[in-house]
Amino acid sequence: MRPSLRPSALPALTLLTLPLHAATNDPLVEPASGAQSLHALRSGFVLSSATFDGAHESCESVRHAPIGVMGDHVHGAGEWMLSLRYMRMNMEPNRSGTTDLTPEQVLAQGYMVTPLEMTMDMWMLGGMYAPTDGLTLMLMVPYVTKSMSHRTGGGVEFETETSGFGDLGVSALVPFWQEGVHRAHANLGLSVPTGSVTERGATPMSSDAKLPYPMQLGSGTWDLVPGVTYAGQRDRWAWGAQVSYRLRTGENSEDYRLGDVFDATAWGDVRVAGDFGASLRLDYSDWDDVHGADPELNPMMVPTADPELRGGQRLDLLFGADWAPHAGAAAGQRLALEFGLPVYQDLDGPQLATDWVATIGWQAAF
Ligand SMILES: [Cu+2]
Repeated sequence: MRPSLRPSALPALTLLTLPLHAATNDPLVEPASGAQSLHALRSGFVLSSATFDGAHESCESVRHAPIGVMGDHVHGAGEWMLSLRYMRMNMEPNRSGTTDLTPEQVLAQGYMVTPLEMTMDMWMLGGMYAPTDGLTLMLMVPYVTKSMSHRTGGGVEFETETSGFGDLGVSALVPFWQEGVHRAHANLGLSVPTGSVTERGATPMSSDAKLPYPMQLGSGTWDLVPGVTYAGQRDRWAWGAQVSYRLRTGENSEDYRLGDVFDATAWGDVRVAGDFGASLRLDYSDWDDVHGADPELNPMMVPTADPELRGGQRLDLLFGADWAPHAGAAAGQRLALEFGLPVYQDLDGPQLATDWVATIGWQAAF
């Protein structure tokens, strides 16, 4: 399956972005009145269209994207940022295409084992630093814990678990366009194969079995992650969109590479009261099957060991909230959470479907 933006997801993305763009052309707010300009100046959000001077105040004044979006903003020269995110993804039940399957239906396809449920927890430590106004560097260090429960054809249930560092993310964010309330930057990301692809565990078949693809902690390959981010804001409103592509290169030590991932997301955000904000986001992703195969995995045993049953596409609807104080001791910090549910999910299955995703995060700029 080729990763591509399926026509089915396009109308939804367009629907979200269209009214937001339309809002910025509202004749009642454009051009800004004197009072509005003053307000904008006080909040630090009059950005010069010729230079990126305004970026110096980015962290105090520019609204950030929902916490589940990475690399949504750039910094001014000399600025630092630290962040910590906790993410959880819950996956159940099995699904093939857009149809949910019971464990009995999966086993009836001839497998000896079916997965029942999977949880993935990730702690993500992030650092950002801008050596110049035209370049922000970003580092992301993930620590991952995965747990999957199963049932055999004989009715025995068992669980496998893995944990450790995932793949390190390194990015260069390069602002390239700014006009009025609109700005955009390029995301040039690289994923370093620091996560293990040789995790093993005890199963009823073996006390030291190689664990299947979704239980491994990294990709095992160097992955390029180019992307583009657009964001805008006016008064209480902020909006944006990001498109990225994860291009896996080569083949890992276990004779495979994970499928490429296309991701497109768009959000709208409103400052509800004081320093509290609420956001709504759509996130579409499309990921390919595994190329090659780990020779230690038997695809007849369990669907998670089949490289042809890894691809899929999903559209998530996510609700977010944050607290980003503009004054006082906590100014420059932000606490945020986001919770998402798939509204559309089409999988090469049987494959565990995503049930919900959640992210809680803290950010601080210096
Ligand atoms: Cu930052």
